Amino acid sequence: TTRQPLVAGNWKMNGSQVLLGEIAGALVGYQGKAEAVVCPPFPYLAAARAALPASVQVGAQNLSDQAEGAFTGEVAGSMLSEAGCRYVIIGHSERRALYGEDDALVAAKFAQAQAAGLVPILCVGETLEEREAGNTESVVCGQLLAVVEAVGIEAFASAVVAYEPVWAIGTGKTASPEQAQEVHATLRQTLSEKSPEIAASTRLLYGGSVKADNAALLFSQSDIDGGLIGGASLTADSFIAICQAAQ
Ligand code: G2H
Repeated sequence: TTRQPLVAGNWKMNGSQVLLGEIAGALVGYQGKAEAVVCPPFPYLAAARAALPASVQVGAQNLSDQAEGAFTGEVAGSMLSEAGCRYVIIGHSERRALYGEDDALVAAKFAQAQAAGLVPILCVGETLEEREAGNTESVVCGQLLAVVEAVGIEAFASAVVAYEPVWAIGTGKTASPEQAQEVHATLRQTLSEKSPEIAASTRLLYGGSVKADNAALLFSQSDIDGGLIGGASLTADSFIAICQAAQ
């Protein structure tokens, strides 16, 4: 394939200026095969862009579904672009579960991100109950198609999709490489039914308890193009080891 692997560190509501300094220091001269992306909380974005080498990209973890205006506490995509972001995570399961983000809101955020020149990292994933009921495919494809139908398949020419099984997030339970590959293949097939070309070029990341010691096997699966890393992105050594696991 010609898809460049991508490894994004999702700090969630963790980290500090000190952590940013450590990660930036460790990434000096980074020339790995994978595109490395650091996604700290909003207040650190501009500092991250300034501190990280140009070979490493910066991403945000969320954005408003509105372009600007009287929306106290919200952050617009254009502001993220100005702060130096290239990427923005959209529809993370924590946003869906804890902040009530539904498919319509996720699609609106996706559109705002692209309008601001950002590349969305669209997250999809099933809960344990949904998996055990045999609904994994319908849930994840439903989440993906809700956005495809809202914004059009052409919008996925500049987007990334992250499959994050909710039961594997922060739990230490990782999907097996075979389990993850199966879902990734299904997601790619779903895109392919709309556009084979876009399906072949869209990067599909795996997320959920990726660590330095399980990353290589996950990333070696044919439809897994890198990872979205939470806990293991919070130490420089493990984040870099995971970036280097992508071949
Ligand atoms: C899933 C993932 C990063 P973790 O939320 O988005 O986190 O690697 O800690 O499971």
